[in-house]
Amino acid sequence: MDVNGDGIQDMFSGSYTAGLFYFLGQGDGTHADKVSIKQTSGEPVNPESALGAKMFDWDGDGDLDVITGTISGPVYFIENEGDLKFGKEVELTSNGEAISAPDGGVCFGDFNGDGLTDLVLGDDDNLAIYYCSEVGATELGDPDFLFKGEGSWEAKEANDAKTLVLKEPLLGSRIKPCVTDWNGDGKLDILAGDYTYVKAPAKDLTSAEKKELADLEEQIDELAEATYTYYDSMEEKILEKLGAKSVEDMTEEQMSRYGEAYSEVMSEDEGMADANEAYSTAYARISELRGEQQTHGFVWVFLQA
Ligand SMILES: [Ca+2]
Ligand SMILES: [Ca+2]
Ligand SMILES: [Ca+2]
Ligand SMILES: [Ca+2]
Repeated sequence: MDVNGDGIQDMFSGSYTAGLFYFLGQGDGTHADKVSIKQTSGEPVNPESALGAKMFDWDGDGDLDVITGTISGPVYFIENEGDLKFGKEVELTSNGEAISAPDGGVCFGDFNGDGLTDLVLGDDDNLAIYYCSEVGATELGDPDFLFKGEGSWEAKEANDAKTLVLKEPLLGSRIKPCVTDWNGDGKLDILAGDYTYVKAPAKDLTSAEKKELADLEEQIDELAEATYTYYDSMEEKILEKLGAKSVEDMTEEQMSRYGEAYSEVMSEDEGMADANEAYSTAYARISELRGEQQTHGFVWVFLQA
């Protein structure tokens, strides 16, 4: 999207640690440093953590507003009051009650063809369309559920540990939607990413696989230990960079720079990434050989009939 209206595509992102940012496109494929969006009063717009946010002209006045999901459930409309200065967040409601969509993520499209853009909302369990009855509405009425989960984090059964084709097509949690005409028939469709646990039936191991499993089981504790050791030394380096004594004593300002310091330390020393990689590769292979549950993210498509 073009955040500042100069004809060059920009990027916009929510974040885990709080904060909403845009990165202005430079016209040569690169982007300027992040800019944190602020209220007209000068205060940053930080409704919460784990912001699944997108920019969209929700109130139809020609500038891009923000709609964001949050980790605890509220979904907010944040109006662009002009010149990329924003108002206070306003909670969206459904039938007069605040929408609760924990770990929510949003996207937009007119799904009932009335010319008004509707809100597609994914969360920990569900994927739904909230139809908009007027431009800029904050009360959205009853949702249409495309998928309703049961709030269970139990592993879903797959036919095979390698292909991970699920026995039943069930979405996992942390569902994040994206709207596009996927099959090019002129009707908008929805793509949704998730996070889930998958379990495949245990298989009969060959003697080579049994040996591989035994070897990996012998190594795994050591590999885990290596990541802990690395993590401790990294934390020390991060705290040093931030000028903080301990994580508990960090100021808000130091906290806001934690992610940046973490990335810097990671890039200065690839040991941590290597240690993580070695551990997770071994762990995934053990899970596969034992037929244990593993984590996976699937992408689903909902084609509009
Ligand atoms: Ca731009
Ligand atoms: Ca607007
Ligand atoms: Ca509509
Ligand atoms: Ca389509």
